[in-house]
Amino acid sequence: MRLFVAVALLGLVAGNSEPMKEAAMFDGVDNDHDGYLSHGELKALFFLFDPNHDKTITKQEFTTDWVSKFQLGNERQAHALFQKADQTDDGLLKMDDLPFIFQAFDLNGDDRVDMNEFLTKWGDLELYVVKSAN
Ligand SMILES: [Ca+2]
Ligand SMILES: [Ca+2]
Ligand SMILES: [Ca+2]
Repeated sequence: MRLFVAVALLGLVAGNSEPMKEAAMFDGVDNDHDGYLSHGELKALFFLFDPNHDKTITKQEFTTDWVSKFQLGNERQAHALFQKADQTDDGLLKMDDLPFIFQAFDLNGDDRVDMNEFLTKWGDLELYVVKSAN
């Protein structure tokens, strides 16, 4: 199932325009609808996973939102992604992790994230999760 998701995402990047949760999420946070996510817009996406709005995303918050609220995957995936996103290694996702995450998504370094970069990176993350779960 996980592999299927990864393959489906790769298909999407290759030009399949089938609507996906990830694409809908991109559109949802692209506030000015210019087709790019700015730093602020990526931050907004990040903090979708912070239901109590204390600017700190705990593993519990992330996992609950990932699995139940957005139904993006299972608990194991959520844990793997949380760990990867926690660049400062303090066990929490906060503002200080954001620049690293933005950089990871901004593949061509033009200081904005387009849909293709977003889905490509998301596909990479899915593959990463598939690998680390084995
Ligand atoms: Ca935008
Ligand atoms: Ca929080
Ligand atoms: Ca870019």
